[in-house]
Amino acid sequence: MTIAFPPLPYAEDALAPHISADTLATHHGKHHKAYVDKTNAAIEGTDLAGKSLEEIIHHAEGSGNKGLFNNSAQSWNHAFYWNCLSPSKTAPSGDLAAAIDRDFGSLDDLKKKLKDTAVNHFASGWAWLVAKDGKLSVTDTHDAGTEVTAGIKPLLVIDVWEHAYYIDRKNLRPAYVDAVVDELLNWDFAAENLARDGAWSYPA
Ligand code: MN3
Repeated sequence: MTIAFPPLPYAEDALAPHISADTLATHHGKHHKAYVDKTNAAIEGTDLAGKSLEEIIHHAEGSGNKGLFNNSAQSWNHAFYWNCLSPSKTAPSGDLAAAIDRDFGSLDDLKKKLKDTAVNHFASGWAWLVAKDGKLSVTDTHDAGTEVTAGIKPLLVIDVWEHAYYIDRKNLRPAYVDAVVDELLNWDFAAENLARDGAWSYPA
C-alpha cells in the first residue's frame, strides 16, 4: 500500500493563460510526483507503509525525520493546492462569505492580505487561508511547512515556491500571485473545507 499520486482535477492547459500547461506538466508531473515517490521509497518496508499520508506527516514531524516530513508534507500540500485552483471563476457565498466579512471586513481585504502574505513570504513556502475554532486567518509556512498538522483547518493555499511560477513569470512572483488570487482560487473548495469536520483528506 503506497501513497497515491492523484491526477490533476483539470486538464494541464485548463488554467492557461494564468498558469501554463508547461508549468503544470512540470510542477505536477515532476515536482509533486517526486515528493510522492520519495515518500513511498522512505516508508517501504516500515511500519508506516499502509498508513495515511496525514499519519505519515504527523509521525515524521513528531520523530524529527526531516527528510520524510519534507517529502510527505510537500505531497499533501501540492494535492491540496491543485484543488484550490479552478478553471471556472468562483466566488465565496453562504457561511464562507459571512466568515470572510466577519474576520477580514470584506473579500477585497482578505484578497489583499493573501496577496501581501504570498508576495512578501521570504524564499520558498506557502500562503494559507485557514480556520481555527471557526475563525479565519491568513498564515504562511516555510519550505514544506504545512497547516494540516497544526490543529487548524486549511481552506486554501498558494504555492510560492519559484517552481510554481518561474517558467511563466520568471522572477515576477507578484504577477503569479495576482493571477491566482484574482482568477483561479476555488472558493467552492474553500467553502467545502470550512463546512467539513476536520481537514481535507489526501486521496487514498
Ligand atoms: Mn510546488
